[in-house]
Amino acid sequence: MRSRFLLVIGAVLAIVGCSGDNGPTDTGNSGGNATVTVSDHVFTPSTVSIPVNNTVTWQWTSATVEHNVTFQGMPPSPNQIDGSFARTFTAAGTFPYVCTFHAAQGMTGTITVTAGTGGGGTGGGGDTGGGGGGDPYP
Ligand SMILES: [Cu+2]
Repeated sequence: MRSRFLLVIGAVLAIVGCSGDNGPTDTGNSGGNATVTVSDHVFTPSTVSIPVNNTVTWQWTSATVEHNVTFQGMPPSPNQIDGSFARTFTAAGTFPYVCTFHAAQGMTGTITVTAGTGGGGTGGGGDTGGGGGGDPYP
């Protein structure tokens, strides 16, 4: 009887202990993924560096006209005024993109994909290179 009671108490304590422990929740971004905000006539940030096999998500925010995300040789995003678009980069390299409506107004960006494995947290190294493509727009 008594030992059974203690067992129950123990179980309850164990459960409470577990639920109170937030454990190793993934607070940071999961290994190098990145988000770019799409608003009227600008991608923010316009240059993003990620390790290979990570994903960039474009998030349309407070746009009042349609924009798109178009890389050369890849299917473009829809033309849209809100929502999001994601692309996973499986090869290292530098990938410039534009909004085809507003490229002439400087609505361009660059994704730099570094060859790291993504796990090490080393990466970061060569994130210069990016914006080279002359942004005529302030
Ligand atoms: Cu646009």
